[in-house]
Amino acid sequence: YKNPYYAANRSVNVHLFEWKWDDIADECERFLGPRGFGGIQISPPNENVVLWSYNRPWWERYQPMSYKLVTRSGNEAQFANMLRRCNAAGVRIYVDAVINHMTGEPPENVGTAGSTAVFSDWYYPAVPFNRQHFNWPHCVINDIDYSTDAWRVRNCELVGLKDLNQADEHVRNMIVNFMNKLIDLGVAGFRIDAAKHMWPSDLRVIYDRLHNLNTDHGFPANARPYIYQEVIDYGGEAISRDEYTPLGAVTEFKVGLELSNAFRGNNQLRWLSSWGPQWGLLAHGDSLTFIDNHDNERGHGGGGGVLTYKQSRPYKAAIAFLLAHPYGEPQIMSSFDFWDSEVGPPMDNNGNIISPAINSDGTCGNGWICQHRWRQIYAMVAFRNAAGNTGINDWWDNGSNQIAFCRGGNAFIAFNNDYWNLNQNLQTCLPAGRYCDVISGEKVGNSCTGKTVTVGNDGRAQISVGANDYDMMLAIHIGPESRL
Ligand code: QV4
Ligand code: CA
Repeated sequence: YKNPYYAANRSVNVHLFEWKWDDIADECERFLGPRGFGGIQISPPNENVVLWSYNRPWWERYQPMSYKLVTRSGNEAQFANMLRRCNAAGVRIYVDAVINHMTGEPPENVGTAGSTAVFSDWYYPAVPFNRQHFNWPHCVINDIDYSTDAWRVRNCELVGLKDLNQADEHVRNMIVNFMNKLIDLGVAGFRIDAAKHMWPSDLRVIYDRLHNLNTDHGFPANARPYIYQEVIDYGGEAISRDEYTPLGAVTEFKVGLELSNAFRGNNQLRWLSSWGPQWGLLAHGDSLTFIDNHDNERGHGGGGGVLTYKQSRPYKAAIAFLLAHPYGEPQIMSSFDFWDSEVGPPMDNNGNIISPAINSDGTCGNGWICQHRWRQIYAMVAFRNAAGNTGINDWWDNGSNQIAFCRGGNAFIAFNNDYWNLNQNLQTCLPAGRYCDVISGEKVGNSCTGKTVTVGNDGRAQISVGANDYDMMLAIHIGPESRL
């Protein structure tokens, strides 16, 4: 369950938060496939409650009404079509699986597929679930429970969301049928929402009943779905991420916190020479890594304090480090613009999501941020692919906030987060030649719109990153995007 089954020479999972299936299919063909992206995390595909009373917030999708594949992102036919087109483009799809709970008790009770429910009776006829399928008698998790009471965190309700009993055979069947349907349609795996709130022993039963990935979609025989479980663990809680690593990968929230801290200038970059498990992070193969996610970019889930698209310079640098370093399986966020933590995606008066516009410079419009289309970010996806499975070598630092390292003989990156210029003759480990810095510009024909780096026969080059440069890093590699 720990292999994302990316197609060859691809890496990086991008969360296309609240995107529509048709737009994702287009994006796979016109951008993500050609640019070497490995996969996409999609928003929950199953029916959720419609919340006009909150002006259709993004979080209505975390309140399931049924497992019908009808949401604001599209219907089942559109979902199946997206899977065909993205897998054909070499880009995998991972589903955000909301299986811990159903809805709370909101003022409205109609779902995106038209299903209704009787909340006061725990009755969801479109699944069907009724009272006997939920943890009973119901209780609500209190803040204190997280540090003292694992049982309550798993058997009581998360913010009043009706808590399914995954030990119940019917509940297991409904969840497994839902997930297997998605696997058969071609998905490569799942983000397990609120995994901390479910018993590892129940999750194991569910995972073990999942089908192998669909070979008609290009997956090898006997491939198990990739599973990354959302467990927020900064230490000190009754439930540890270590209870979940025997089952699958786990979201490593410490990564975003530590790298945000460092690239904000609150911790010297030189300490990153030991980045990885020595920082108290999960083992490499267990770790899904990211700077921000859809919760903590807007202060939900106890989150906050991480860099987001709103602080673009240090954010791009933190992502560049995340993607340049071999540790973990990285994911990047692709957001819509928000001014309020509850507001949903760009929509028209009928609540239909408005597609991102693609501007002439490749960036997005209509309220979509599309971090994955920022040059400094997609360039680092190509960097990671060029680096392949090499390790880190030739680490250099100035004893402060200027660092540089090689990935084998394939790629080189330097960062400068000091208040003075970086201007050094450094070992780049690359073959002699001229390279285009893929951060300050890009290769156009045989020239570079940004800085050009000339590597000598000894692998060394003069590297400069000014303290006032637009970005704080410089990156070159042996791939066609950089080699001149
Ligand atoms: C309200 C009150 C509660 C009350 C309840 C009674 O606040 O005190 O008990 O009514 O009915 C929404 C509202 C929330 C409301 C709740 C139930 O924001 O105020 O409770 O609905 O009606 C997302 C949002 C939540 C949202 C939820 C469902 O973040 O705000 O709640 O969707 O719509 C912990 C967990 C972690 C979790 C994180 C948020 O360990 O697993 O909290 N993260 C995941 C997702 C997250 C999602 C959920 C879990 C739930 O990443 O996006 O929550 O599926 O850290
Ligand atoms: Ca639970």
